[in-house]
Amino acid sequence: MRVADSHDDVVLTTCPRDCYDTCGMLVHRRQGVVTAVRGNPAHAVSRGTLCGKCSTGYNREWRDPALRLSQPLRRVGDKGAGRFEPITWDTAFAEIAGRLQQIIAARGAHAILNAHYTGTISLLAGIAPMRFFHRLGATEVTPDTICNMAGHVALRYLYGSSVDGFDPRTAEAAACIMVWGANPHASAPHAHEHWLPEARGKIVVVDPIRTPTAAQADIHLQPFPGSDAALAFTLLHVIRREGLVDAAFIAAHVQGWDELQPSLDACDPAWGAAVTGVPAALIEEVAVLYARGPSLLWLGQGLQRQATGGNVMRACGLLPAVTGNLCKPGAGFLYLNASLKQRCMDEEYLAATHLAPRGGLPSVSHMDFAAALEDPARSQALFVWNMNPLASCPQQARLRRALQREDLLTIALDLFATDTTALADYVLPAASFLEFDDLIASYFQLTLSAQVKAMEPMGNALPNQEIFRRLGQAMKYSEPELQESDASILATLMERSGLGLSFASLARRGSIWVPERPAVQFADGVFATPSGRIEIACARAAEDGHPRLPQPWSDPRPAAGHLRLLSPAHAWLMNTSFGNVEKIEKRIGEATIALHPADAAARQLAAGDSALVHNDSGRLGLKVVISDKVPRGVALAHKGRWLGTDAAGANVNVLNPGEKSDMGESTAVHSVEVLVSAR
Ligand SMILES: Nc1nc2c(c(=O)[nH]1)N[C@H]1C(S)=C(S)[C@@H](COP(=O)(O)OP(=O)(O)OC[C@H]3O[C@@H](n4cnc5c(=O)[nH]c(N)nc54)[C@H](O)[C@@H]3O)O[C@H]1N2
Ligand SMILES: Nc1nc2c(c(=O)[nH]1)N[C@H]1C(S)=C(S)[C@@H](COP(=O)(O)OP(=O)(O)OC[C@H]3O[C@@H](n4cnc5c(=O)[nH]c(N)nc54)[C@H](O)[C@@H]3O)O[C@H]1N2
Ligand code: SF4
Ligand SMILES: [Mo]
Repeated sequence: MRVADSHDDVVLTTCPRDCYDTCGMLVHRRQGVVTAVRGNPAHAVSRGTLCGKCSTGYNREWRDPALRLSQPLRRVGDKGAGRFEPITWDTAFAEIAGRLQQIIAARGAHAILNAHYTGTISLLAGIAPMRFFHRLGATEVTPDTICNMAGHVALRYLYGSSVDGFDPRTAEAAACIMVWGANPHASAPHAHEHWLPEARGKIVVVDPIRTPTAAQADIHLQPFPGSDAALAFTLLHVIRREGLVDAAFIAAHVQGWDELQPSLDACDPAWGAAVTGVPAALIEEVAVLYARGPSLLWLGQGLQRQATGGNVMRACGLLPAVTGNLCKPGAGFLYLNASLKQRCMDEEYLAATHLAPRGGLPSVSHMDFAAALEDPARSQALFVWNMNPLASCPQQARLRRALQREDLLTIALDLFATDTTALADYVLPAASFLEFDDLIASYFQLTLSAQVKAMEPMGNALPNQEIFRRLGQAMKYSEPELQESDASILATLMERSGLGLSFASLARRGSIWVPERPAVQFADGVFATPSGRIEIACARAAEDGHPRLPQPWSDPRPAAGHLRLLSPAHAWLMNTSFGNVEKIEKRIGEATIALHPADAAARQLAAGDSALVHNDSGRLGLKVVISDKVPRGVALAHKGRWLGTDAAGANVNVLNPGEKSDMGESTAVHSVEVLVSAR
């Protein structure tokens, strides 16, 4: 939509941050120059306001030529000294291609690592570069292992899919919405502000922290971190005792309920209360409320970032199956609505997966990233794009040393100079979402949206996909997929979608619902498991070395004197994005650690003190906040701070040993334990 008068026009576009909301926005221009980025009042989610971080960052640093990377840079001097010289794109591509060819000839393409995640979730800038990497045959640093792989693996065992969740529009039919291990206040601010308060049903939040979403809920269950599987089993014990098991649904759709039942016997409310810390009466109340339904269950990503996160997700995922809270309006579960197929987008075409070596790309977990990088036999080159791993990944001190390897060729693409780009050999300037057309599929609401170009790229910046297209040319790759233009890919995606819209017609509307009418999750009662049923008892899990059934486990409490450190999303940061926005830096102040009053007192710490937080992985100074929103035995220090702003040049990930969760070699960052003392 371009509403033109003589001087002004407005471009309708969409926010591509890794956020549940995927807000519609209006970009105001005066004589072709962007003057403001605002929420679109007509958009169903944003309703005219962006979150604080985007309305600040997009109107300042993101459009500031002095702060954005605008020219390819080549390192001069020692690695990490932060000295670069500008070079032309042609020089950059020729030199990088030459070095890559040497590495491929000497070691093979698997010695090139590819680390990328969700700096932008738009389809071209997020996925199309994989055409180049599939052709190259680089080692994939498995993206989801830094975030949510344990939950994906667990829900695939149980339901055959983790990416086809409930349709949030069906909330109007729900008598209960249970938000378990997600914090929409930070991670989905519009869902917190509109979707939850407007729901007709009772809201239950399950979170160790009394987040603003928990405080606003009808009922807040506050289990000790890592005790959720035990809580789920206790809920099931009560549900069975109260006769609220849906036997007809189980007979039609579930396998393994009888096998599971004996393990519920011991999980009575007294046991559950002792293990989880949640009062027995509250567990009983929620069990009945949820089982009567219809109920929606939102399984957050914080829930599974645990040493036993896979088992936790399998256990919590039992609730809809046993109570028949599925296959009907107002019922179902949601982890991520991340299936592009659901939005009619052809992901295999987009990523050209057929170009990959037979058997797929080699891969390494983010939990083994530092180890792989420090080994010259394993890695000779690294690409980093849509990611700031030095700030986001575990084993930060080790990762920094690995990135400092003189003989490691690192190529980093970003909008800004970050802690990671400082250690690169080549820094390539990426165009922002305001600077090119793209498509965005929200992973919460079932929308498909257009990202529409509103301004020229900053300086010589290029969109990710164009950078890899040109690098493919420099590598003399001849496959047509590697040269297909953005316009052609967008046209083909829209044509194959069968939605009857061109990109231009979608752009005029901003966002559309796909499907148009609210959908019922698993409406056909068919599950993508080998049996076609919900597999509580799962042979595939057993074959992979896991228990055949979910278990009523709870993590042991931290060793004496230790605290369990949670580092979830910060409301004013998006992972590490916006950490360089001056107004936000001022607003959020120093990095903090929140402690329960009793834990602070036991350590002679007062509010505002500087605490030393440490474990075998590292040490970090953090300013103490005292809060009874945090339970005893738990400490809270949000993720996403830039390393440079801390005197020690570290953030909370210096404390993360990179332990793997039980499934999917995924992050267990909410299982980290620390000692906290006065400095
Ligand atoms: N503002 C903002 N929004 C973001 C992000 C951001 O950094 N900032 N990050 C984006 C990304 S990448 C992601 S993956 C999502 C993540 O967003 P969410 O799915 O909301 O996940 P987290 O923020 O990791 O954690 C959510 C909650 O899980 C709780 N939690 C931790 N351990 C446990 C436990 O053992 N049991 C239970 N029941 N709860 C637990 C934490 O206390 C926290 O309140 O948010 C996205 N949105
Ligand atoms: N302690 C702790 N650590 C965590 C987590 C936690 O809960 N606790 N959560 C983890 C999770 S869930 C995740 S998803 C990861 C996220 O970690 P990262 O994937 O590293 O996320 P960001 O820090 O936002 O980095 C994204 C980078 O992409 C850049 N970018 C944005 N748009 C573009 C673009 O169009 N092109 C290019 N080339 N770059 C762009 C941004 O400027 C930014 O530097 O962090 C993980 N780290
Ligand atoms: S980050 Fe999320 S809440 Fe903020 S503007 Fe983007 S989509 Fe909306
Ligand atoms: Mo994430």
